[in-house]
This record gives sequence, C-alpha cells and structure tokens, in this order.
Amino acid sequence: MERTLLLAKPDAVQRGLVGEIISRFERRGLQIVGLKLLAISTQLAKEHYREHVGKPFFKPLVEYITATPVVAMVVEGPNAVELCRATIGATNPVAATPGSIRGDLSMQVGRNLVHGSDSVKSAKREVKLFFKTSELLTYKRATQRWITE
Ligand code: D4T
Repeated sequence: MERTLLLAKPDAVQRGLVGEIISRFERRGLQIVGLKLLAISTQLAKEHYREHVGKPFFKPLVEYITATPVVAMVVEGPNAVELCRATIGATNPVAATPGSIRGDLSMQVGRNLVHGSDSVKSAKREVKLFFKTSELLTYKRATQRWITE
C-alpha cells in the first residue's frame, strides 16, 4: 500500500477550495491518514522544493508556498502516488486535462493549487518532512472492500 503527500497550497486556502480538493481525493477512494493546517516556513519550503534551487521560478515559488497557510494531507491506497498525480493534472494548468483539479480550477503554473509527490521515493521523503509518525493514523474503513478488491 502506498502513501503520498498532498498540499492544498495557499491559493486553495484563500479561494475556499480546500473542501473541494480534499473531496476529489476522498471520492477517488483514497484514505486520509494524516491531515493538518500549517504555515510552511521558508526553511521547509526550500527543503521541500530543493530540486528546484537555482531555477528562475524558485524564489517566487518559495514566496508563494509560504505566503499563507496550506493544508497538508497524507493519503493511502494502491498506486496512491500515480492516482493522485492524475487527479491533480499537469503542472501547467494550461496543459492539465479538464476533469483534473488543475484542469478545472486553475490557470497558471505559479497558482496551481495542489502539490502531490511525484514518485514513491519523493513521497517517502516528503511525508517525513511534513508529518511526525504519531500524526499518521492506521485504521480500517468499513467501506474498504467496496473500494478495493
Ligand atoms: P508541485 O511540486 O507543486 O506538485 O508541482 P509539480 O510536481 O507538478 O511540478 P514541479 O515539481 O515540476 O514544480 C514545482 C512547482 O514549481 C512551480 N513551477 C514549475 C513554476 O512556477 N514554473 C515552472 O516553470 C515550473 C516547471 C509549480 C510547481
């Protein structure tokens, strides 16, 4: 079973889209195992986006993600990483398929609403960055057998 990190970014919080965004993942069948509202520090932002250090969009990216609180979430399910990336849509909303979160609700790459880990390896690193082990809960859903075989 995979786990992945999702962030409803500051624009999602400011636009009142957090409920809608969480709902997209819930309705897909993913199980929420961790959830919190937090202000991302500059240090955490730089660590989270460390692969982008030195790129022209790095500074605005850090300013954007630290501007106001975000909602961080860990979800679990078979192929959770890939499923979530598909539900989120392409990085640039112009290329995001209608039906995806970005394809339905956003217009620009610098205001693309949601983050989802891009690989199982990144997911492991990012979940650890945002959540303590004690903040991640294991529990059984009564509906589970109607969601997965
Ligand atoms: P995140 O990490 O926010 O889920 O986005 P993606 O995984 O879809 O895309 P990414 O890591 O390539 O980019 C991280 C972040 O940087 C912003 N960005 C990206 C930007 O402002 N301009 C750009 O040209 C690119 C490539 C958007 C997402």
